[in-house]
Amino acid sequence: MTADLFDDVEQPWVEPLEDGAQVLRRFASARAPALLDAIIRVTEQAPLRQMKTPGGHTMSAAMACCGTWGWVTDRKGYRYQQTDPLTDKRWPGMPEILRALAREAAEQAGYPDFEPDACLINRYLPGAKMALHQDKDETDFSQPIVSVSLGSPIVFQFGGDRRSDRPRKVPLEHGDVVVWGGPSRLRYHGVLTLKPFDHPLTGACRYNLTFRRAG
Ligand code: MD3
Ligand code: FE
Repeated sequence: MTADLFDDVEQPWVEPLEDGAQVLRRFASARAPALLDAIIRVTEQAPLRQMKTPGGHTMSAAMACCGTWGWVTDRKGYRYQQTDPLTDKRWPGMPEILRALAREAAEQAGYPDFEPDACLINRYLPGAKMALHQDKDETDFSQPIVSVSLGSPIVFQFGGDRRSDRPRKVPLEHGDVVVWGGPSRLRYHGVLTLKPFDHPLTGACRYNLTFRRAG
């Protein structure tokens, strides 16, 4: 019998979603510990915070950014900016391990030239959710968005081109990476309320990374 160090890490597989969206199941599993280390380093410089929407609601997910551009929301609106409003300093650089993962996933999905200049880190604790929305604060919609799920599982909602289109439910687990390009790029999407779960690497929490070409 051979005891293999990696017996507990699943091999990735591809699940086409539709219209340019591909789920790379478990694509990030093997390097998840290193990704989580990088998230901790970034959030020591740019703390996770619950931002306010222009409508005055506090978002339930806590967010931080790295890279040249960071996404922010406040009473004035949604936008990308080069400084963190909490510290007035530039956002931390995008760690190489994060950039490399995003580029490999995009290439695998048919986008060999993806150069992300923004990474948004969302942290969900039990009870947190994200309502249906579109990501349209970026400049070039021909560039995909790459998302990485770490920690507790959640149900993702994949809607249509209108908010009223009934969304399809897609479970996302630790290590799953999704590349959203082509016609899926402007689809409405969100996640249902995170349920309590105890993940060996993150405890009750779920992190989602989204890599974007913002500028
Ligand atoms: C489909 N985040 O940060 S990731 C977001 O789980 C966001 O934190 C969710 O929506 C999360 O904007 C969902 C999956 C995702 C991200 C961006 C998309 C799906 C997308 C952009 C276009 C279409
Ligand atoms: Fe989004």
